[in-house]
Amino acid sequence: MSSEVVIRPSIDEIKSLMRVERLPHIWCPSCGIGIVAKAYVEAVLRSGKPVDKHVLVSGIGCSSRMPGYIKLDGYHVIHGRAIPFAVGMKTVKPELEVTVFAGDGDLITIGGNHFIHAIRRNDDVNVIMINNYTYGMTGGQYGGTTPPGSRTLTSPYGHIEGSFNMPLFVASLGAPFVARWTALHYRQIVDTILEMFKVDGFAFLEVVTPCIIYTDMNRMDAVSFMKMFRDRVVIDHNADLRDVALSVDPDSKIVVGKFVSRESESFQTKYRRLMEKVMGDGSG
Ligand SMILES: Cc1ncc(C[n+]2csc(CCOP(=O)(O)OP(=O)(O)O)c2C)c(N)n1
Repeated sequence: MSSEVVIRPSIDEIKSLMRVERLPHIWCPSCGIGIVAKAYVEAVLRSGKPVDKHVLVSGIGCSSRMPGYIKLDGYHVIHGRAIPFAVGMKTVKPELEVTVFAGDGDLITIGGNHFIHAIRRNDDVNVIMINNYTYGMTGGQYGGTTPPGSRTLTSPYGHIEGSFNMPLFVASLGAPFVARWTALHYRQIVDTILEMFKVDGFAFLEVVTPCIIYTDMNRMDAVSFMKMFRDRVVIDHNADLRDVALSVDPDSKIVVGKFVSRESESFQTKYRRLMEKVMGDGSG
């Protein structure tokens, strides 16, 4: 066990990076998004990087409201387009630590094409996806991560489509860093985001936090919600990713962990080297 002493930021330090004047926030009681917001702020404060070098980008949705509450340079762009915006920013300003905060609908359903190509290129951005299994902000329609069998606003008799198994999908496209936790795992989320800041390439974290209002899975209060995670979660860093798909079955396991962590030079690093070679140092 590590003997490193972790000094966590005080509540006042956390608040210094929150736009407290904008509270109350829009998230429903018991929603896990706020837990991830705080974890991200803690990671920023502990990153050792000046706060003005951290940038948040999001599209549209409940999860995508994050930049509105966090006092960093933040960009709340159009639905599904956070990735290209973030990638452009990282490419021209490599000194920035660029993090995309997205809902599953925004990231992989509306914005799926941008997402897959950013992974293929190995763009140097951190992507935190809140998987609440649904389009939360618009009232609970099914999307690309809605597990088969779910009853939603648009599948009242049970969802008959398949859904993305995100860790498998992202790993199969070659991302150098892939992890999944649930809203129960505050400390692991902080540690994971701190690791993501160090990755040169596409770093992906899925946080499972089912929408308690619009999905039929978890109409429960916050404590029962956390107990549900405690009962269903299995930590397995070496899991066979073919077996980690999320299911509507209340007895199914939610497999979490740091599934992929390897070195793979990013597009931005290669691009800088190429530009130096092609343009020279300016003297010739
Ligand atoms: C181009 C476009 N299409 C549709 C919408 C409507 N819309 C707003 S939020 C949203 C759902 C977002 O879902 P998700 O990304 O999963 O985030 P959540 O609200 O669940 O956190 C949709 C479809 C929109 N704003 N813009």
